Amino acid sequence: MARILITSALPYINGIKHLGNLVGSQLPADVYARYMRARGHEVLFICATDEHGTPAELAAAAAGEPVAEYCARLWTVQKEIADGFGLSFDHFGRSSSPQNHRLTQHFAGRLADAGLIAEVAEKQVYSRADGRFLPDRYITGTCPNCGYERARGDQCENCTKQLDPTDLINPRSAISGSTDLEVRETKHLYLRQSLMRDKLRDWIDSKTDWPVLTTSIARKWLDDGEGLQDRGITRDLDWGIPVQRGTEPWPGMEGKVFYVWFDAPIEYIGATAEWADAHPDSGGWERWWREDGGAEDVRYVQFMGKDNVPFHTLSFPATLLGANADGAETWKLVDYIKSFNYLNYEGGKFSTSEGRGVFMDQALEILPADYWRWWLMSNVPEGSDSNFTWESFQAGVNKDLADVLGNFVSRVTKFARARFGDTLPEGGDYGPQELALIEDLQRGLVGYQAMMDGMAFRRASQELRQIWVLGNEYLQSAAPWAAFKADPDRAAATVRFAFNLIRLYAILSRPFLPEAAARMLAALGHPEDGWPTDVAEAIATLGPGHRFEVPEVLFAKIDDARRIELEGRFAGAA
Ligand code: B3M
Ligand code: ZN
Repeated sequence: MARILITSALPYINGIKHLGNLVGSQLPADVYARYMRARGHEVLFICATDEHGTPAELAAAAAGEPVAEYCARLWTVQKEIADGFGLSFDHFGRSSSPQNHRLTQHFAGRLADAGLIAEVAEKQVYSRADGRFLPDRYITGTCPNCGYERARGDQCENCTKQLDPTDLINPRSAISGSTDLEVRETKHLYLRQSLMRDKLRDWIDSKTDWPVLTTSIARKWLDDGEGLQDRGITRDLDWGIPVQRGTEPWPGMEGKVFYVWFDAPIEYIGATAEWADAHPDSGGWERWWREDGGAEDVRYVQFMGKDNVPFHTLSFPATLLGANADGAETWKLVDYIKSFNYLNYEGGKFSTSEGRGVFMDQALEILPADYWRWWLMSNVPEGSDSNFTWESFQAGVNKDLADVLGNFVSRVTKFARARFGDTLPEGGDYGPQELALIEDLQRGLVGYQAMMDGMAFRRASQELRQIWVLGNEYLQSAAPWAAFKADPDRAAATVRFAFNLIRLYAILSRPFLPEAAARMLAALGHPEDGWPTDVAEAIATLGPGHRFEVPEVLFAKIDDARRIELEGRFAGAA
């Protein structure tokens, strides 16, 4: 059975992320990791904070903290919030870890040995007002490609074109707004991606199962006019991974650090090494990342927002392929990239500065994680952007969670307790109605698994919801509360069947709703909970005499007054 390596794009260290960041990589990755574990695969689920580059330096300066202390503190903040959302990383690392320092410097050395690094005298934008060199993403101006006026120096988020700062029209500091910029001579290392074009194109062309969104972005850069440009991988910054050639100093590169996008993807490997160092029986990070080290049976899936696709289909594979130019280090390249569009908030953008939209810490203050997990995944921005509205969220919570799943569990357990006490009754047998439902459920399970295997999460949530609906329709029609008087055995058989549905729903729903699933299984006394391959078999798990409890209400509804209050609270600056 394939071992599954899953990485989610690394959130920048600065600040608390919003629901759009969550649903744009980490949450779908978690749903997939939980599902693949439930199917019996050995899974390694990796994420980390992306701590270098100007975002960290500026945020630390604004917080009045030394940047290393700021990053350590914000890592803890982000880790606690990730735990709150039930993001089941096997390791949540830090790109500032010693492991990532060592690996990043190793890769730079290997690329240099392969003749893929050039030392280039270049012009770097210096801002006198800010007293510092301005890295690409902190220079803003008009995109030469599409005219977007708030393009950044590394990439235009409007047309996703990768840029160099000197390409920008009317450049200005994104920190101070100052246009008092001067271009200074400096020397930097460039990854000669242009030499990798054919290798990368062959690799991209081999990905016949990738979504069109992913391959079209990758091909755009490969075949676009300038093709695959050589790109700078070092910066004049204090905070970051010092430029070294393996373990040796790099003459002329003193005081420089590697560019954040060079070291950040390497942290996927770095975080795996952090995890392996903390788990002596792990078998080592190489068995996940080196095909010459035991990773030949690994399937590697990456999750990210679409604006991260260029770096993950070009620069990072170029680093891994280039480091193996002599065939001595066969690094594991991604097998499948699941990229996402954007989540909008009430028809607009999330905004930290304007207080617009729900941020991850606020969401957990309002409602438990499962409410958010369900709405976000049943509206995940897969084929197109999605739009969060409080009305839609209220409907999703009240209809899907409270009225369908929660209500089913509550009606079955309360009726059983009232009529039969705290153990499942004996008597009666499953009849034609149950047998027909088992067939429908089996078809539903096959459909749900197909969508989950294919990482079509919105469709998967619809399949899962339909499985819940089948149980409700059955309960409504079998109506044990009515059957009880005339035919108590019939009522008893219906109740046992319905309890087995609760167990089935808990197991199938756990990737989306881990907390609610745990509560449902707890109410059933934690029966063995392997993934069902055959519904008829699964439905026979809980028999007469099985002890149960009536759980607290699984999901509370959101009333209109509450929804209106929340709409106002997160509307942002008028
Ligand atoms: N830190 C996420 C972003 O673009 C960026 C991803 C790195 S994944 C190696 O916001
Ligand atoms: Zn543009």
